[in-house]
This record gives sequence, structure tokens and C-alpha cells, in this order.
Amino acid sequence: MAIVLQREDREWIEARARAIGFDLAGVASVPQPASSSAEQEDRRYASWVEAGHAGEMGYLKRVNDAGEYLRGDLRRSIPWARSVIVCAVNYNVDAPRSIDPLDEQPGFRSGWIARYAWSGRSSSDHKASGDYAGSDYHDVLLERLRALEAELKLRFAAQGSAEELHTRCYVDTGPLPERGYAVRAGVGWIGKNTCIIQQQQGSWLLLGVIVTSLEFASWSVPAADRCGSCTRCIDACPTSAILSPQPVPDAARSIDSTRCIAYLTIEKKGSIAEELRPLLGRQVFGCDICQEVCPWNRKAPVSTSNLLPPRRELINPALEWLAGLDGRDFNRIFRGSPLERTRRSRVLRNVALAMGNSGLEEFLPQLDRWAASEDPVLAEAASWAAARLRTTLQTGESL
Ligand code: B12
Ligand code: SF4
Ligand code: SF4
Repeated sequence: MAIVLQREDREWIEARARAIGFDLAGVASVPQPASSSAEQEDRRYASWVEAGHAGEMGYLKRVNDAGEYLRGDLRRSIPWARSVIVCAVNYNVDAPRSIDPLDEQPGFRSGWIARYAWSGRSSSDHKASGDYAGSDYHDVLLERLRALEAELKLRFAAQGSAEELHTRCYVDTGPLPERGYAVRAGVGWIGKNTCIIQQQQGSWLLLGVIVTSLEFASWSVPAADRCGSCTRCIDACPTSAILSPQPVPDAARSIDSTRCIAYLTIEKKGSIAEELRPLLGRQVFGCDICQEVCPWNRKAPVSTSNLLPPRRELINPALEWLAGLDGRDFNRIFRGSPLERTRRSRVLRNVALAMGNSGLEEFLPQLDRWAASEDPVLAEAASWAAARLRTTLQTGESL
């Protein structure tokens, strides 16, 4: 017999999540198989993948034996799944945005690393120098989710029902689109930029989920959509990655990853399409623009949890500094951070493209050296960047 989650259990979960360090939490039920909600979610997901918007992210396209997308319906991978606890951590920092003017105008010497990747933690290796070592939000959130999961198990064991309770914790890697569950758990709404936004917290939130076998008698109240007629994110997106009006049936909000700078700089292997390169500007890892322009982030509070403290050296990092990191330095600085998975060669490719967009002659010697590199992707990116820079300098094209 499945355990039915009562209203007081839900309130207890939300309170315990906050005590453990999350800023927001809620619970959503998993749609019943063949219900209209399940079909709508599945259709939304399948249409998005089939339109090619997942690019080369193979894990988003995994199917079961019947050819159905695993992420389109959670019960395909986890038949016992009945509810999802969604937790969110605010990672906002009192620091500049990528769209703020730089002192170094015209042109730019610094690149941009997305805010979520600034996080670090002090470690014994680094304590002596006062530095923070890299820390990946996946690990930090997972640790907290496991603490909540353990408390959940104890609570139901005390009620004599632990054997029937199944749970699984995920940050990103679970077979479910976390944001769809976050809306239904009442955590926030999906903005036109596709990010979860909450009225008080804004959208600088990272999500983690616990999939459970707990039956949930009533649906949570989904968070109301407060984007209204605003289109700031759509207007500001350099690559027009935000799809509007929505071409995917029933998909209220979606983006084309293959145009999104976050995808191009973090996930895309090999070369980046030439027509998109100038639009990357100075982004070397991820992109924050569609959140920076969002009015709901104007008064977003700075994180107080200290779960993901920022490493100040990663804010507006000098392109020259990034370019000069050898393999050992890169590993030392980014071990345990989200940049580790993207690896040095891809980050250098992005640095080369940013230098090409910088408008500054001083980067030409570095680009010419890289153009002779044994790494064909870096060599090609650097040749393109050097050529772009020379043309910009000759024509005086404004940046
Ligand atoms: C793949 C991925 C990406 C891809 C694709 C992004 C995308 N928009 O799909 C790329 C690499 C581009 C990317 C970029 C970023 N990502 Co990302 N990404 C993911 C990941 C791993 C899967 C997302 C996915 O399945 N996409 C496929 C599409 C179809 O799914 P979806 O957008 O979630 O949409 C579904 C629902 O939202 C639903 N839906 C749509 N409208 C509505 C409306 C209602 C009412 C309902 C109920 C449902 C619904 O329909 C869709 C199909 O089910 C998630 C973690 C996870 N497991 O969910 C993190 C995640 C979405 N990413 C995150 C972050 C932080 C980012 C970046 C900000 C990082 C950065 N600074 O560079 C950018 C933001 C770019 C952007 N504007 O979205 C956070 C978002 C947190 C938040 N506040 O929303 C997540 C949740 C990771 C986490 N654990 O916190 N990401
Ligand atoms: S993250 Fe950047 S490129 Fe991607 S949708 Fe937002 S503004 Fe556009
Ligand atoms: S910028 Fe405007 S449209 Fe875009 S997510 Fe924020 S409120 Fe919604």
C-alpha cells in the first residue's frame, strides 16, 4: 500500500527543506499515466526534441523500447514515482551583471562566466591562501537533498511505513524536466526566458528534486505566471534563442538550445557556427543576459544561505588570465567547479572567440599563436577571431 502524503506532511517537508538550507520548496504530484496532464507534458517534450532544439545533448533524447522519450514522462524510468519534492537555492550575489558597462570601454579585456559557476568552498588545500576551491552546485545541492531524504525516511519509519517509501535525489541528471515540476509544486513560474521565477526571490535559483513514491492526494497550486506583456528577455537575447510565439504545441515557454549561448559555450563540442560567433560577445562560460534584464531580478535578494559563496576572481575574469592558464593551473583552479566538465580546450575556444569580438589589438599575438595550435578547434576559432579583429580594427566597426 502506498503512503498518502497529508497536508501536514507537506508543510513539514517545506519547513525542513528551509531548515536544511533551501530557500524554497514545494511538492508536486506526478501526473497519472494517460491523464491529460501527462499527455500534454509528453507532447511538449517530444515536440521540443523533434524540432531539433536539444542540439547535441544526447541525454535529453533517450527513449525506451517503445521509442518514447524517457524525460517526457517520469514513470517511464521510475514506475513507482508518485510525487516530486522540488527544492531551490538562491545563488544571487551582490556583484556586477554581464550587461553592466565596463570601465575598459571601448572594447573589453574581461570575459564572463555565468553567475551559477562562481561558487566555491574553502578547503584545506586552499585555506592557507585564503582562496576558495571550486564547488559544483550539483554536489552542494545533492548533499542537502540527501539530508532531507534521510529525515523523510525517519519520519515515515516512525509511522511504521518506511519499507514502502522509495526515494531518489537528483540535481539535473534525473529523467525529468525539473522546471515543469517546480511550477506545479508552486515554487515559481516559467518565465518567457524559460527560467523559474519566484516573486520575492527572482530567478537566480538552482533546483534539486527528490522523486518519491508518496501519493499526493491533491495537486499543489501551480505558481501564477507574472510575465504579463513584458518581452525584455526576448529583446535582449543576442542570438534570438527564445522561441516566441511558441511554435511547439502546448509549450508555454521554450528556447532553441542550438542558438543559446549557454549551450554553445558549455555543451557544444567542436566548432561553433560562424554566424553565431560575433553574437557571443565576451561570454566564455554560460550566459546570464535573459535573467539580468528581467524586472523580477531587480530586487532579487542576495543569497543568505552561504551554500554557494562566490569566488570573486571569477567575476569579470581577464581574458588574458584565462588564456594563460596551462592544464595544471586550469585543473587546480576549476577542480570541482562546473567549468571542470567543459574542460580547458572548450573554454579556450570560447576565450579565443571573445578576444575576436573584443575590438582590442593587444589580443592579436595570442590569437596568432593559437592559430598554429595542435588543437584543430582552437586553431580554427583563433584564426577566425584574428581575422575578425583585424577587420574590426581596419574598418573601425563599432562594437
Ligand atoms: C538541458 C538544460 C539546459 C540547456 C537547455 C535549456 C532549456 N531551456 O531547455 C541549456 C544548455 C541551453 C541550458 C541553459 C541554462 N540552464 Co539549464 N538545464 C538543462 C536541464 C539539465 C534540462 C532542461 C530540459 O529538460 N530542457 C528541455 C525542455 C523541453 O524542458 P524545460 O525547459 O524544462 O521545459 C519543460 C517544462 O518547463 C514544461 N513547460 C513549459 N512551459 C510550461 C508551463 C507550465 C504551466 C508547466 C506546468 C510546464 C511547462 O514543458 C517542457 C517539457 O516538459 C535542466 C535540469 C533539469 N533536469 O530539468 C537545467 C536547468 C533548467 N538549467 C538551469 C540553469 C541555471 C541554466 C542557465 C541559467 C545557466 C547559465 N547561466 O548559462 C541557462 C539558462 C538558459 C535558459 N534561458 O533556459 C537551471 C534553471 C533554474 C531556474 N531558475 O529555472 C536548471 C533547472 C538546473 C538546476 N538544477 O537548477 N540548460
Ligand atoms: S541564456 Fe543567453 S543566449 Fe540563452 S536564451 Fe538567455 S539570453 Fe539568450
Ligand atoms: S524579462 Fe519579462 S518576459 Fe522575460 S522572464 Fe522576465 S518578466 Fe518574463
